[in-house]
Amino acid sequence: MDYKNFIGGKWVEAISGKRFTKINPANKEEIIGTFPYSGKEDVDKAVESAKKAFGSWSKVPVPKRGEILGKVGDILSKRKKELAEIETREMGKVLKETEGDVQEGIDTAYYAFGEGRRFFGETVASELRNKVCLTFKRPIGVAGLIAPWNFPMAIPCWKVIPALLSGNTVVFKPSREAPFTSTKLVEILIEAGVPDNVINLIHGPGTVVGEAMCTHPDVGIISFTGSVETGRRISEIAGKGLKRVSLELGGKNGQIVLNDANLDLALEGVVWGAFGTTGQRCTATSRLILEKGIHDKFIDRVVDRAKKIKIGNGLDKSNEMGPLISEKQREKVHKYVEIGEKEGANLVIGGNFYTEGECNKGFFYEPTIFTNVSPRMRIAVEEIFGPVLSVFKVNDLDEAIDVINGTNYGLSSSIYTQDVNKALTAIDTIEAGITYVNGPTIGAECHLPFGGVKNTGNGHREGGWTVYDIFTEIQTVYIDYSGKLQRAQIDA
Ligand code: UN1
Repeated sequence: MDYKNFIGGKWVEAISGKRFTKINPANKEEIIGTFPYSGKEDVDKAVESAKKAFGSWSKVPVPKRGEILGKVGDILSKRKKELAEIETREMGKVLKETEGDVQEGIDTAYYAFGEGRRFFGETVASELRNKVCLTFKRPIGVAGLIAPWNFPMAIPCWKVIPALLSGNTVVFKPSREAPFTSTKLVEILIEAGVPDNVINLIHGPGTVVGEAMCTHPDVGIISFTGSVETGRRISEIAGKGLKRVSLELGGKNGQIVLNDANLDLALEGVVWGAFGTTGQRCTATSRLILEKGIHDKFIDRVVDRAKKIKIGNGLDKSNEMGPLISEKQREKVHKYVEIGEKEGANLVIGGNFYTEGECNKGFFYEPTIFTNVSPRMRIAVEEIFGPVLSVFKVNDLDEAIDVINGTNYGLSSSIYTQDVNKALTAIDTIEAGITYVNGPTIGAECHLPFGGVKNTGNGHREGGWTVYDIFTEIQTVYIDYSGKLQRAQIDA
């Protein structure tokens, strides 16, 4: 099937007529579809369309925009199963997880529905008599949204829905690894009543389409989730045009387990955090930091459990872990395994392509665990984005915190302990945007701020109420009803 861009209220080809093909990572013989390989001239059309719609969309009352987005939640809810299957075929993670991914889209839509009736500004006292001061949240204009493939419904919803509720119009570029789910989302936005030109979908390569979005003078804000390298590039080129830029750029998240922890709980946590989504989450647990008293016995249990993970096509409900997204990603993961071995870490399980039965048709990889990892090794600090867990042995909480803080990332973090003093010390000293106590590093809820410190981002938090700070400008208003000139700072 050949899918199209959605620009100016119509489904259209790329002007060049070029296309790319998307395959199923669990079975490379299965083609999901072909999609337009767009260029700069298509971006120009999409931005022109979005710009045209801004005047009318930004004047629709916020609660009315909220109602349309609430309908998006209704449609997603009705079609949850079907959409989860589409996602699993498109990017490989197992059905239970893709259902969760659609649910995160639903939650985001319903949150926006509610937020439409509480789009608060603030009032504050004036220093002068007979004068009121207040603020309004105003839309920015055209929002350029660039989404990754690992949460093909949730992350586009995190961006598109608050951008629209805030009154912006949208040019949305999905990843080339998740064009089909994004197409379905745009169909649903249209069905729910988002007017023509307000939402524009453009497929194609980041280096061309993304760049053109980031440099277009009529785009006011760019929101991007992806790699540090691309984030830097976006910051540079969009910053030059003084655009607002919101970046979420991955992590190297650690789970600490102290001697006093409930080990059954910590075990379930690390297996879910490290191998869920085949390790392809920015929040994935890629480091396990164990206090020495429990190190040996806990590792045995983790290895034992990881060996039992059932690998295969995510459409089969008995499977627990699907493929990696592409051959290129599998090679990258494998390269890191070789690096880890060369650095002297101890490979306890995994480290190979997984090719049993039908899996030889896809990009499967074994759950992989390294012990004896030291904090300066590359596998200790670089994001791998695969099912590879690096394990550290530490003497105490202080050393655990040094290890967890020893990377340039700072997205998610976790500590398992029954000691409230240690938990609070960890909360105070861990450098991360998100910290879990007695829970894994994954599992963020849509109504809380999401994002990280250091190279994980540039200070913004999508999700929750804070995403509305990203997608709005503040207008400050002073109303003087004294009937005379009152000079601030001068007239007492
Ligand atoms: C990501 O890791 O890319 O917290 C997003 C989680 C999900 C979102 C993750 N709710 O794991």
